[in-house]
Amino acid sequence: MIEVNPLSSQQLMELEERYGAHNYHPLPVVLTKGQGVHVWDVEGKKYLDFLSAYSAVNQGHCHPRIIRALKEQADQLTLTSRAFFNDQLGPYESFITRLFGYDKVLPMNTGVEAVETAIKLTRKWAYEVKGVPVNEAIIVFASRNFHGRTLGAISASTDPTATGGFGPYMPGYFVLPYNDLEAMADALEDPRIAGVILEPIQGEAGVVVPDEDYLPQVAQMCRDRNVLFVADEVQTGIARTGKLLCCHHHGIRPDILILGKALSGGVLPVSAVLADDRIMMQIKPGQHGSTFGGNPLACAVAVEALKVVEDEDLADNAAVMGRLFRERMNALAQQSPLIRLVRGKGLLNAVVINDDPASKTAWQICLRMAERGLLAKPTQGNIIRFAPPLIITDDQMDACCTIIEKTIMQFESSTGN
Ligand code: IF1
Repeated sequence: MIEVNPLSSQQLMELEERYGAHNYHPLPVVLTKGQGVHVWDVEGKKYLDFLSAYSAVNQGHCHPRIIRALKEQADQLTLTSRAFFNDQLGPYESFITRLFGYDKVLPMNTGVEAVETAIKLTRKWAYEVKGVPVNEAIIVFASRNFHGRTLGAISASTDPTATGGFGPYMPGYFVLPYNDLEAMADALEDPRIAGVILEPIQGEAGVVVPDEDYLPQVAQMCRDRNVLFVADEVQTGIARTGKLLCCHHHGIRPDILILGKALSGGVLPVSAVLADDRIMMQIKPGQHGSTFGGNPLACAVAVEALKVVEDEDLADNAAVMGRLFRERMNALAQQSPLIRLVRGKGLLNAVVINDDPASKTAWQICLRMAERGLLAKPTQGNIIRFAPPLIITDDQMDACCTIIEKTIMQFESSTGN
């Protein structure tokens, strides 16, 4: 039994409307509990969560092992700041660097802070090691990227909603088309280029998967040109795409690796930047940091969250379940003109709805799916992202696909499409 909240969904939404900044437009569902692939709203309705907090709860909601680690550490010590050592940080650092194969890690909190850290590290390396003249370093980004909400991140954005009214922007950036090797080769001619920062799959752009040879070629070009290849795996990392890292699909190892979200299993903000000494050791005491980065609570949680990913073979499950999902959705696309295409890797998938992005069709479909007990959210107007927790079982995936199929077929007949 779950406790019934004294306030209704309607009342709770009104509170947010009245007292919260209007920087989001959520689906009208108010959640109060989560367990595994499921969440419950305050009226007690149960849903399958196909957003997973944008891939932060890869291990499933309130994973018992992660929550136990949280509670045990919470009773012991939560925060010391980095003015002192703590007994959780070293073991965490040694664990995560070995797991991902880097000399060093720099712990931060949110994803965007790790992105900022990677930007600073890239610039520092460019000046200290590569010899780029002071203040002339350039960092390359791809159009339609999403790296977070700070000024450093939105300065690279090509989305007017993300950037509009927030200028002036950070100088020293160059933005080129994603999945365009020629544009990359041209850009890297400039000796002032310090690094290239890319998402291995562009999430917010609508789960845009580049050509098979794009990332390996970019990594090779970067090596040839003495430019750092930086992978933002905040969303694609931690088994989401069917391997521990999306880069592992291509056998490539970024010079700088950015992780966040599922690093804590969605329990608290934990992010990390990994790199080898030749890069990481350019940052000296006092040059970068954060009050909460590397706190003992975060470290204890992150170690357990990563062990769960390993122990439960979540990467393999994501690969298998993802194939199942895309098979079913591709079959549905054969039947329904409402589906334009299905794409993704592992359990990071998108269904592109065959309608104008301004039409609200994807939003309407998501509302109908929610009524049937499946939560997913549209992006870019006409794309629905499907990214369940990686612990999802065969039967649960089957049930979800059935809900999506029914919703799409019913939607079609009700709208005369
Ligand atoms: C929101 C999107 C997903 C990210 C990559 C860094 C960050 C993110 C590749 C920053 C964050 C978010 C933030 C969330 C929505 C979400 C998102 F739709 F906006 F693009 F996941 F797909 N790099 N992604 O995807 O991490 O600072 O938020 O911890 O509400 O803005 P953060």
